[in-house]
Amino acid sequence: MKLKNYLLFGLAAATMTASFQACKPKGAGSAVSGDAAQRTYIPPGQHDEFYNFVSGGFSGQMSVYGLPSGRLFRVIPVFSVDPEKGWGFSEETKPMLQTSHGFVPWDDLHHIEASFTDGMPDGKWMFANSNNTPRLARINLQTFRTDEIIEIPNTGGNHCSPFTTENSEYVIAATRFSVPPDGEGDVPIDSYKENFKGHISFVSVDKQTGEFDISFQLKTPGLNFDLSSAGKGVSNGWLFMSCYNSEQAHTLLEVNSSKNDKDFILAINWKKAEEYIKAGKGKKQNNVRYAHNKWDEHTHTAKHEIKTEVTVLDVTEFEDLAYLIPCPKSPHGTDVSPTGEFIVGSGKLAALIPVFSFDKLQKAISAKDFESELYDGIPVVKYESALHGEVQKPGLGPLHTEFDDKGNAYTSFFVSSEVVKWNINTLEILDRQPTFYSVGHLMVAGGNAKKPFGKYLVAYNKITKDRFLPTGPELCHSAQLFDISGDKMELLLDFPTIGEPHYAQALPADLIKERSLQIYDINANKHPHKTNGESEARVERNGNIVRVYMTTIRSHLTPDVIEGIQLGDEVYFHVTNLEQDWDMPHGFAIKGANNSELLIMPGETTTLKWVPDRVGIFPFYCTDFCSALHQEMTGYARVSAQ
Ligand code: CUK
Ligand code: CUA
Repeated sequence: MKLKNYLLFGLAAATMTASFQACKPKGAGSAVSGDAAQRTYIPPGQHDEFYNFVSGGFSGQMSVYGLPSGRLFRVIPVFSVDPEKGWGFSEETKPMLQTSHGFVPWDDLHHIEASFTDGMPDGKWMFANSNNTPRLARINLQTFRTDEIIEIPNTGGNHCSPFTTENSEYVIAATRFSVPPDGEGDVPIDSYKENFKGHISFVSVDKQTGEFDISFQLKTPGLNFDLSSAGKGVSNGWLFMSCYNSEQAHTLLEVNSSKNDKDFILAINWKKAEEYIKAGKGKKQNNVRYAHNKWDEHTHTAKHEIKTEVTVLDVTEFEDLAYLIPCPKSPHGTDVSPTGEFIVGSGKLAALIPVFSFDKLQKAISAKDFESELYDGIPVVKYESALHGEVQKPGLGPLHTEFDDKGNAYTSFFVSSEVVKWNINTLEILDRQPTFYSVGHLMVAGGNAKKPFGKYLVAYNKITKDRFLPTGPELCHSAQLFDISGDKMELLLDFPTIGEPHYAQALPADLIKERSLQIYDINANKHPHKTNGESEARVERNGNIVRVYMTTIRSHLTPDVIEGIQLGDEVYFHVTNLEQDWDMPHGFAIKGANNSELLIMPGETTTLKWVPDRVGIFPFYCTDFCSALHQEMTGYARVSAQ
């Protein structure tokens, strides 16, 4: 969450000062359970119980931690370049970061969602959104690499994403900024109410390959979608999305979008939408341009293409697709309980938590129990008729809710800086624990699945203040681990995170471990510039293009003496790692190359482009310590004048 509301921020700051003072005598440490160290300590050589996949916010990355230890295992570049892995620098990976605007190697990654089968994470993929240049990514949990990125047309800001349906039939991506549809954008900004629209994309996921396709988009009035949750169990087939700014303000949002007492949750019958699309009711729109980038596992190379068509269904043209539920006030998270019966709204500026009932919503829809006026063509269900009940005085600034395996819900409160546990049925508050400080998202292991794993809750906090050693004007971001297996939540651990953490997923280690790939089979490598063995290593010239077919194996690079390069040449080092052992990458770097190193996995071929800028001798070497003779894994290239 970006702080859009100074009021809220002022309140948060005041609360924080108060909480510092209140904490002082006891100290924040007193909240920690006595044997916390034992319960989070993973002895050397032993493994964690869960993988925790955490969004990296404005770093554009996803990071992978162990729980309960909080140890960082890996940072996966998604909408970012990463010199450690040569990602976005090698010729093979550059196309992954192409968009219709060109090469965009950065974005703001807020949410991580697991792929689901029957409402449970299946360990195949993680999905991630990018907020700025709207994109959706799929990360492969066998290889821990980004396999696919698709740009989302007709949108500006892709915050409301990537939430998936019960069997990951679709990943949802919806716009945070309403904007005019692509190709219709040259209009006065003051014509917002008339020309600005919301779009909700249904991106299908191939069951086998995971491949994305924008199946269709739903066009809505100029709503701002913040977050969504797909129905599951009894509510499978529906989608619930929070909409703030029901005022449809387009200036000074901090004031103008906070006027209405209630905004909305948009309920969508996506199975109906699917039927309409199958019946040919959608309209083809041909003035869009969006990138679709895929990793090809055979050639170990990304392919980038631009697509120009999308099918759009306008929800206001159908009576039975979309319904608005009033929700107090500026709702942020919308979360569906494990059975699918309850929909929890979290109005950032509300003093209560409304819990809606899917059953009551259906009855209200059948009985047409609507407000007298449509909202921009969409029926508004009466608040009371969809309401299960309200959690009273829960805290200040509710943001997100997750669930455990025992019928409890946990809501994060940004302003009062706490996590509150309550019972889904009785709506009774059971426990509250402070967070340090200002929690945004929170995550229970499996907390958005049909059968949550429970046990651990992690709070991802916006402010660190005094929790860690200072590091200049900006402090590390942070997560806090709670044990939720007992009646009371127990704080166990603080751990710093990469970038600003928003949403996250935790999956049992076994689910991922068993799938994890060890090596790429070199015989299956179909890279067009693969070198089959050292005897085939060579240098080829074609005009001013020089291709070096290089191999790596402990502990030499072949060839290691390269002559005949001339100023004005474009040199491509196609490096094949001949190793077939787990965890035996080699690296490659050459003096003066203006990109980064390569890191080549066993069995892969990876390419570094180099345009020498001067005459001379240029050493190159393996960058990854690979054997006792790693330091000997070097060579020289000579560049001559033309
Ligand atoms: S948002 Cu960050 S705390 Cu972008 Cu999901 Cu709510
Ligand atoms: Cu190969 Cu170091």
